[in-house]
Amino acid sequence: MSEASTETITGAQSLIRSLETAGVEVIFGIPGGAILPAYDPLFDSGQIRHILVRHEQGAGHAAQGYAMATGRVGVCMATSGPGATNLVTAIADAQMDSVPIVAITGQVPSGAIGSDAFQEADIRGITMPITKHNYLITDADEIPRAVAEAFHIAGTGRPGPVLVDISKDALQARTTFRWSETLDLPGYRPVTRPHAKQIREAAKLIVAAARPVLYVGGGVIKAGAAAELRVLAELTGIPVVTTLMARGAFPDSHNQHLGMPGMHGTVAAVGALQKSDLLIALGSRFDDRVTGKLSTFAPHARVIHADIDPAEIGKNRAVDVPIVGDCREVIADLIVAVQAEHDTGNRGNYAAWWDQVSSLRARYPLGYVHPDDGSLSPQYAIQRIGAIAGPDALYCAGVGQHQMWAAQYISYEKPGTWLNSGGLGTMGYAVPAAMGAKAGRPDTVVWAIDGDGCFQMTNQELATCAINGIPIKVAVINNGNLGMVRQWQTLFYEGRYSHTDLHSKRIPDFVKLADAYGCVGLRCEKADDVDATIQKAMEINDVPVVIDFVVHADAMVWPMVAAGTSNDEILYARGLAPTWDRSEEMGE
Ligand SMILES: Cc1ncc(C[n+]2csc(CCOP(=O)(O)OP(=O)(O)O)c2C)c(N)n1
Ligand SMILES: [Mg+2]
Repeated sequence: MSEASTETITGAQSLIRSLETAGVEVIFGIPGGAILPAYDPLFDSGQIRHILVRHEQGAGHAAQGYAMATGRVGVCMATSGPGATNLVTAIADAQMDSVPIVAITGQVPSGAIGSDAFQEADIRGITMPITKHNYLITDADEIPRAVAEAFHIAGTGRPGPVLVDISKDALQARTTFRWSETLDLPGYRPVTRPHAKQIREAAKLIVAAARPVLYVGGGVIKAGAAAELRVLAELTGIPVVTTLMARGAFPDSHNQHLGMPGMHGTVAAVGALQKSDLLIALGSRFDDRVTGKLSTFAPHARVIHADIDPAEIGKNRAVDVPIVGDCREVIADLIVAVQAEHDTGNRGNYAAWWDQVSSLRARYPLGYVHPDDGSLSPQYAIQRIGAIAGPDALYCAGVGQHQMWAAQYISYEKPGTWLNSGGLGTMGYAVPAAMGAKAGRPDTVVWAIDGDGCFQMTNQELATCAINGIPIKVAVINNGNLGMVRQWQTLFYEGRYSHTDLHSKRIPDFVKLADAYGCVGLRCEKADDVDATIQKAMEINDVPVVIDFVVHADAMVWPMVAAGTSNDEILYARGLAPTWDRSEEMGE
């Protein structure tokens, strides 16, 4: 299907028509000189809702949240120079976490490019290493093709951010609108169908293994493969771990789930990977936060690695069976191949393995203590939010201790219910991402679980939420500190708390701040009040709500594998290392 018209319009009109044709319903952005021509026809669009944010970083994270919550491509828009550079953090975040967004930026007129013109920044150059692809368009006739390609590239294969930078003169020039559904991208053909031979090899290894683990990453969620994963897991009976980006890909309540691996993973998940003889890595990327010291990671394991991005395979860890393909298709084919092995009598026997990992799970469950001074435990507040809002709500987190507790103490049962900045670790992600998620899924309860530090980076988007009828719920886990950094100072810098005390139990007053933004502000300082405060927040659905949970400053995230050390060195509490098998424990 293609659409061409002989009517002459401006490049800006062509841009808006292109975005409409691409199916865009929401754009988060801020206008300015270079992008101004585009904002004029945008004013008339009956299809596109533009949400005026307060900072372009918020626009970028909102586009990410929208994309994660809806499965569609998120869109943000900014002007040249500082508008565009303010998007950089969100673009880098989307690149690291494979989130499909398209960023549209205005550029100075083409004749002025390279002259240090007012508000000129080479945003294409700047974002070259942090986008999946990017464009600088200086010819109005090229706008529809660039937009069509941008959406296709962002949303297919391994998803990611695409930037379309358009010079002001191209937006102002006369052109005709030509839209073609057939794209000519000879260098871009993502392989989605896995190779049958590799699938057969993988199935053989799976049934022959003694200690296999399904090491599930965010790619399973991106591929919409949670249902297939469950079938494969139940068919094989293999233990499952879900990485920070994959929380929700496999139900936490499922008996085969060992939890999250990595720096703050469960002892059972970390231990299972270390002791494994076969890792079945599905849409995961052997991130250093999962592997710990790479040379000591899962030393006895052979590796099946399936990913849509061939560049991931063998990047960090040598692979025995590489499978390039979409995780849904890979897992669907693996199910058939494993079943075929079972039909010929080849079935894995993992009973002894389950004895080992169940023992770890039973002996080292996640846990925390309530502070003895009667102050509130942050883990408890977060756990209660999860219990009360339930598995259908969406949860977005900032970066820090609260993020790890939100990953650990909320039970994720469904894919796409957990949104966070995993790869880049961007403080300030939560509020705008929650805004984007809620804009895309207005009927879903959306919680931002944020740190007092993170919240102070992007809370201005609460104004956007209040004005635009986007009633998110925010839990500020207020420990008064840059808690995660403080935790490292406690553990590795002899408690020298250099510049981590934010004093945010005093300034700002988050309840008053919420009020100033036209939101409801609540405060909770005692365990006994937690449920009632969360219930109250759940009942407010016309405006955003902010709860200031004033919590103990010394709570720490456990278990922990210290950065750069081996997963074998995991501690489940300060100074406490697990014993890996019961025979060791019994001194045999
Ligand atoms: C933009 C940015 N700056 C700095 C950091 C380093 N950093 C990681 S966690 C953290 C502390 C976050 O504090 P807070 O939001 O209060 O969360 P807490 O750890 O206290 O739960 C910092 C400064 C970061 N991840 N992102
Ligand atoms: Mg904090």
